[in-house]
This record gives sequence, C-alpha cells and structure tokens, in this order.
Amino acid sequence: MQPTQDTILHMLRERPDDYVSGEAMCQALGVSRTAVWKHIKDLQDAGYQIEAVRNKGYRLLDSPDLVTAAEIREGLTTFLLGQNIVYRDTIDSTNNLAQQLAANGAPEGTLVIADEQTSGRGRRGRNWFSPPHSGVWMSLILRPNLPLAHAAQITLVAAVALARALTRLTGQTAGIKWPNDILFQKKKCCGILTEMEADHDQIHHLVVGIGINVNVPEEDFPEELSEIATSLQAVKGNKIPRAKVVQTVLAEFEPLYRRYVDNGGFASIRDDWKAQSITIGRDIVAQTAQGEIRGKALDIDEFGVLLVEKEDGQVAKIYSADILFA
Ligand code: BTX
Repeated sequence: MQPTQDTILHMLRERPDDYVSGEAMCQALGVSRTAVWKHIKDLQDAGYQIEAVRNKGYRLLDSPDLVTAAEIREGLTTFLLGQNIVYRDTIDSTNNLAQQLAANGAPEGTLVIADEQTSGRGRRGRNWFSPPHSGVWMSLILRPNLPLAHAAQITLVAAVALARALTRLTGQTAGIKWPNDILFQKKKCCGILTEMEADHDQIHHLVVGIGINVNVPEEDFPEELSEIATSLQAVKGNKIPRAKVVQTVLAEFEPLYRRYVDNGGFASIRDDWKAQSITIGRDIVAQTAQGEIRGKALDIDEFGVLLVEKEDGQVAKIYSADILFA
C-alpha cells in the first residue's frame, strides 16, 4: 500500500463515526480531489468498505482481514519489533526475503510478512502449509549482541511469547512442545523456524520465522495435516483479525526479547518457558540425528537443553530433535 493510502486510511480510522471531507484529505496530503478519489477507489478495490456522501466526505464502514503494513501499524504498541514492515501479497518464504534484507543491513526488528507463501518451510527442508488470506506467515530480523552459542535459544523465547499471545487471543491454553511448536490440545497451530548468520562466534543476525494458522477452517488443511494441525479460528469458534494476531505476538515478544538480550541468554526466561510448557513431565520419544531416545522429559536447563531420563535411569541432554509424545 502507498504512503498516501496509508494516510487516508489513518484519517478515516481517527474518525470512525464521522465523515472526513475530501477537502481535508487534499490539504493533509497535498494532492488533488481526483487523486484522493482514485486512492479511495483503490482502497475499495482492496476490500475496504468506504462510504462516499456528497458534501460530507468519506467514512470507513469495514476493513478486510489484511496483514499489510498499514493494518499492522494501526494499534501496534511495540518500540522495536515491527517498526519497519515489509509486506508482500505472495512470496516463496518470508525467511528468504528476511535473510536477504538482513544481509543488506535492514534494521533490527524489521518484520517481513506475506499473505501467502508458495514455498513456506519448516525444519530440515520440510514444507509449511501457508495458504492465502488465512494465516500469519512472518519473519523478524534480530541482532542480539550475544555469542553464537545462545542463538538457538531465541526459538524458546519466541515460543513463550507465542504461547502467551495465542492463549490471550483465544481464551484457550496454548502449550509449548519443545523446541518450536505451539499446540492446542495435541494439535499444532504454530511453528517457529530460526535461521542465523554469524561472524566468528558472535551472532550477526537471526531470522525468526513464525507461522500461525489463524483463520484456516480445519477442513481446509490437506489430508496429511488434518489430524495434527489446527487454527485459532477452530479453537476459538470465530475468526480473529490477522493484524491483531501480529500485534499481540509482537507485544508479548518484545519484553521477553529485551530480557533475553539484557541478561545474556535464556536463563532469565526459563521459568516463564516452564510455565507454558506441555513437554516437561511427559513420556517422550526424541528423534535426534543420532537416533531415538525414549524417556521422561525431566527439565530444561539454563541453556534451553532438554533433559530426558532414560529407562536405564541415565539423563540424556537433547540439543536438537523432533519430539513425539509417547
Ligand atoms: P517443523 O519442521 O517443526 O514442522 C513442519 C511439519 O509441520 C511438517 O512436516 C508438517 O507435518 C507440519 N505442518 C506443515 N504445515 C503446517 C501448518 N500450517 N500447520 C500445522 N502443521 C503444519 C515448523 O517446522 C516451523 C514452521 C515455520 C513456518 C514459518 S512461516 C514464516 C516463515 N517462513 C518460512 O518459510 N517458514 C517460517
């Protein structure tokens, strides 16, 4: 959306119960009446319901469920995350664009978001189903001044923010499955994919990719996901504006991120993580690159490593794995 349209929308939103005159818009924007009218027409084409009344002006009646920069900015309460927003209707993967922008010096907190991803991905090259008009597919560029050893912990920090945000939005408890899934009951609603660049042993930048099924009707999931995936709409019973989901996630993430950076890592987030976890205390199977480890998830240490008590009583440290609940 162009900055002029952005301003028109903002002016309309400031006066929800009133008309904004075409003249006031012309003056504020320094453009002609015809130009204002054309922008209004473009907004209407994008799905905004704008009433036009002769001698009174324009009034916004309803907004479509978009995740454009204009929609996200309206009501955003953060100071760092999302101050710079890059939006695309369609993209291969928001993580790809975020990586490019980060390499070219995009500021910390930059949010890359798309309505649809054609090659959304999970870990180890797996696909992430990212249909249009119904999800939040976004990536944040972060530049924490921390050693590389702490980089993977950002997934755990983001998971706490997401579990809190999704619980707030739905009124139902969302839980964290270590390391990168947010579930309602046993179904996945959200996944996190963190990628990084490092200079020697210092983090250069992190890209935290977040996928949330927001208004995806359960019957729209492909067959292979129908038993394992859910959406906020399915959990809550009604749709939630996607921009509100983004704003809520960023508002929860920002203070946790600051704490993680200021305190030099995950240790200061650990208790909050445990409060949102559905992993600790469960019998699990951890599928690691070295093979399967079965046992009880005992705890998470201050570095975010999962501690699993095996059947022989030994405690295994799990650094990276897919977890199945036994
Ligand atoms: P993951 O490897 O832990 O999970 C991937 C698995 O999740 C898939 O193999 C499939 O079984 C299941 N799955 C695929 N799509 C969905 C979905 N929409 N809902 C629930 N389950 C699904 C998880 O990886 C990390 C996903 C991050 C996605 C974001 S979206 C924005 C950013 N860009 C990008 O390409 N990826 C991230």
